[in-house]
Amino acid sequence: MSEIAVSGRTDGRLRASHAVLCGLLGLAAALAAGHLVAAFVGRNASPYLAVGNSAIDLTPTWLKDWAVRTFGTADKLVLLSGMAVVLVAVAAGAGLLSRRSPLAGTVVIGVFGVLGGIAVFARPDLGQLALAAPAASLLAGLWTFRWLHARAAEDEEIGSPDRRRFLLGAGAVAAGAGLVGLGGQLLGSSRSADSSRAAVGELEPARRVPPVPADADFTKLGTPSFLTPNESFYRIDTALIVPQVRAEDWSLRVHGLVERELTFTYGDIRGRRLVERTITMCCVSNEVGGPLISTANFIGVDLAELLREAGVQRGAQQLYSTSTDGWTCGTPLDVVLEPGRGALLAIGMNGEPLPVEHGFPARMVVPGLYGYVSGTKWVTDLEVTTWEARRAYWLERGWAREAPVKTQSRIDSPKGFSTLPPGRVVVAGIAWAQHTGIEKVEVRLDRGPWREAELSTVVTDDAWRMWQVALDVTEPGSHQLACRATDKSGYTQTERRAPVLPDGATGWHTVTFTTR
Ligand SMILES: Nc1nc2c(c(=O)[nH]1)N[C@H]1C(S)=C(S)[C@@H](COP(=O)(O)O)O[C@H]1N2
Ligand SMILES: [Mo]
Repeated sequence: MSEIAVSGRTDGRLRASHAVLCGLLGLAAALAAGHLVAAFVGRNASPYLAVGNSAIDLTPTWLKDWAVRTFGTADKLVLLSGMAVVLVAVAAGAGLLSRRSPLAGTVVIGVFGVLGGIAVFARPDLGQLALAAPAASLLAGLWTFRWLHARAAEDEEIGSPDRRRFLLGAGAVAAGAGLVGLGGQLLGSSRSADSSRAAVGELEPARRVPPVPADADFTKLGTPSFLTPNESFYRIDTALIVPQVRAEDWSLRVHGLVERELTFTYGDIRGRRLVERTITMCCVSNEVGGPLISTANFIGVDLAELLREAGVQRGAQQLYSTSTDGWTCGTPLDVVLEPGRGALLAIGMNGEPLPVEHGFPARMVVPGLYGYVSGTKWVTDLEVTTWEARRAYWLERGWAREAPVKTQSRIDSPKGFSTLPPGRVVVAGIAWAQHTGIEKVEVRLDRGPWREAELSTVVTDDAWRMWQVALDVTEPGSHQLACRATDKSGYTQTERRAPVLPDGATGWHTVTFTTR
């Protein structure tokens, strides 16, 4: 029996495994080439990331909400992995459809190339030059696919002198794509903001906050520490890749309804009078009892002072801020300008330059407002405007225009569903009502009478307060705890449950535990 008869390939079709490899390696070459070019024209131009970013922006709010709830900050990893699975499946499928002729694969690559191009084109943080990345992807993908396909077809021909030509070519393409992709990765990170941040050195505020008193938290009883270390500060943003902005390339433009347009460099901001303020930030997406809240000593310049220098015109209502990656935020101007509000353009956090993920070189922080209406990271543009003229990112997606932080409290200990010996149970947690201040926290066991908790020392009304209370839980069995805070305006948290959309959750946090 001849060798040809064994392989049985006399019908001109590629064997399935070769067809699949053509598709997969075409994809690998496309992604690698795009990644390399993106290292030069902007990391987000890498077609894979650009498509991911567009997916985030196009995702309906309910789905995004669900993703954050389910996967927390791993939501981006989940998205990227999901995209990878889809791409691999499509590439393999396109290969299989191309066993007789490369037409099907060519069409699929073309369609994906155009989609990548549109995704890059739609990004507000990229110029036209960035289209070079998806173009490189398209060309590399097309060329690789067709080249491999031709080699595979030749191998199938009867009497072909060397039947390993395809596999050799495939190996070369795989190695080449790996090298090119790695090169893109290395080049891209060498331009990262880390080295610029390291060169900033010590920030020296004219007015420092005093050290945190020892009785400002009850960490021994299970509350968070009063200041959140930078590494554990919660992080929420729409950026798939953390924007890399070097201090020396950064500037902030203040314009719109102002008497004079101003532009500040990093040196300008740093050279102004720096202040330090202790502020608890939280996210509107924080569920009752959720973790999206943290506290830091922010160092920066008074935001109201910058605006007054520019001269705010009558009729202005909104401070519309934009970050390098195109995310936008609308803050009520009267809140920013309010005397004593303490709104900051921050460049430091807990004694260090802002961490890159928290907005290096500069971000906004406004005590008492949820992050999405006040906390623009990597901010480069401040436009003084009206509500009519500009609509910010989350406003467009159904969230409220005005979003002051809602007075809330959370039980940190005991943990839900824990088992404790009957007797004295110390209950501890946090409460917050930024810029108003916490007056009282009460705790209730099994729908009994409310017991007032002991509060930690006040550091500032712009930050959270910790609380603790010891209860006698003698009866064995299942128990439920609830807590509620009253703020200094006299408002007591409502029991009524409201979802996070459109302006923050309400309701009492409850915890169930067992004594045995
Ligand atoms: N550029 C940019 N800034 C942003 C966001 C964003 O998506 N992009 N998210 C905002 C939201 S919703 C919150 S809650 C805070 C979170 O700040 P953090 O990540 O430093 O905790 O940043 C705000 N600033
Ligand atoms: Mo948020």
